[in-house]
Amino acid sequence: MRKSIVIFVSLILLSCNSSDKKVGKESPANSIKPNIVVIYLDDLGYGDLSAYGATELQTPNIDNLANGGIKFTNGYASSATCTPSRYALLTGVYPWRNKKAKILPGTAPLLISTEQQTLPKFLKNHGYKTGIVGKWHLGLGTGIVNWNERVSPGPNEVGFEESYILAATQDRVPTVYIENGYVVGLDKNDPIQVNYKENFEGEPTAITHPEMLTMKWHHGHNNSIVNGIPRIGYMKGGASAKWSDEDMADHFLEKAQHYVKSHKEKAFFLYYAMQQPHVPRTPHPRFLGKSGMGPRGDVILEADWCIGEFMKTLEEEGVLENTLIIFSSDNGPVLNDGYYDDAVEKLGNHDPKGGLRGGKYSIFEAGTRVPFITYWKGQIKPQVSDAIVCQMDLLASLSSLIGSEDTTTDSKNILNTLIGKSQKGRDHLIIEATGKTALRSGDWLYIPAYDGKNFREEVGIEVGNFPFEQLYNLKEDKGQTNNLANSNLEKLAKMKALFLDLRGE
Ligand code: NG6
Ligand code: CA
Repeated sequence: MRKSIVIFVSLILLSCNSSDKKVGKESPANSIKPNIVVIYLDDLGYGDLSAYGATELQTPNIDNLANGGIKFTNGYASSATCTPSRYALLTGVYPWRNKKAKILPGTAPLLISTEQQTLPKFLKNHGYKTGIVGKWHLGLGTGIVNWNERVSPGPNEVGFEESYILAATQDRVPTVYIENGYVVGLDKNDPIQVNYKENFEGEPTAITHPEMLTMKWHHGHNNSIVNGIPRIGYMKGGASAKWSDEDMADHFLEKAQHYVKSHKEKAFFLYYAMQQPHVPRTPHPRFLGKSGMGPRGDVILEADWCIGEFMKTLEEEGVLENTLIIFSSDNGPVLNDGYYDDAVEKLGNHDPKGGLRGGKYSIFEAGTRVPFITYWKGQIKPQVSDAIVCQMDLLASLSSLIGSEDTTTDSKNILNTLIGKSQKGRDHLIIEATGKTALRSGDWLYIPAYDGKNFREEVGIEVGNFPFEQLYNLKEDKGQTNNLANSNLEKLAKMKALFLDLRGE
């Protein structure tokens, strides 16, 4: 049945003479519902892929997507940290509109309202099968979570029919997988308890039992110890449910492959949210030492391998040419994010920022400008695009792809840009970093004056706070070294006025 639809659609596409008629508003292909896969990495920087200029690290499988699809050079996460970026990706709403959209502990309630429009909900309501595999980090439950019963609301209540997730981050408890709300492999006689304020009596922590550690903490990360790794937050019980850190990549890959295999007969949306290269970096032993750059490099190679395997599955299952893939990262790079793992020491000549300034947590470009690739075999013509695109725009753009429209959010319909029919992206975009916002418009970036320190010592990153305004021409000054706020007053005034207007101030 599905095969015949694919053949029928292919015939429609082949019958269009002009290639720019293939997909888009008025084309007959409006009726296509390609599978959609979002592959989302965690903390991968603009310069971390060989397709984006890395020379010390080879990522052939992701490069295949970039070179066979559209490599965006001005692709943005909405934010410089995880939770707000994921919020924008899934809801199409600017995270700074929601005061709670900041890095969440593992016990935080669900950040997305079950009433809210979301990308998976929209697609589900338009006939898609929807699933998430991987990192969630958008909160679960309504306040006090009992991990020993069904945990809800969560991904299944905001549009995902199937979910197989880690709740928050790899460095936060609970260190268990959750499938459709249930902790996987839980022994009812060994219930899980989680607390982010205080330890459970008698439970070892990184402070009381340093001899149990196989990975050393640098800052934070000194609470409960799981698999020798000190985490954020305290957890007791649930021994049989605890994940194996080294097997996590294979585990999620297998779940993602299984999702494709079991849904290939219908249009599906899969959000494959990988955990690499976020801390703790725990490559499977077969990748250990492979990058020569320590575990951070090794897990990037591991992620690249997983993507290669995942692509093979799409091909083997006969759905590759009917699948649009969007690849990106939730925020920019960080080397030392709280553990001693040689990321700084073994960096060598690699530049995870790819020539940008800042990094994770930063309002400078490296915080939010990330690898951003769209790939659709036979549909998207390989090219490089300098258009400004943001992950928040997937909701409106993908709605348009399937012949519908979502206009309820901040998401902009840039479908034609995402499929290579237009070089024009957003006119402007507000980016966010730990609560501070800035305006990108055209070649320009405006950062208001902010209190606080510019240099975050513990992570070694400039976050961009200065007691004066900043204005950069990113086309001429990619590394943001030349603040033009005092020399181009006219541009400054225009950018500031637009910024205030967009922020509603
Ligand atoms: C920070 C953690 C960091 C990381 C980050 C979330 C400390 C000291 N640092 O608070 O290690 O977990 O939160 O990263 O605890 S994110 O990519 O999910 O936003
Ligand atoms: Ca992240």
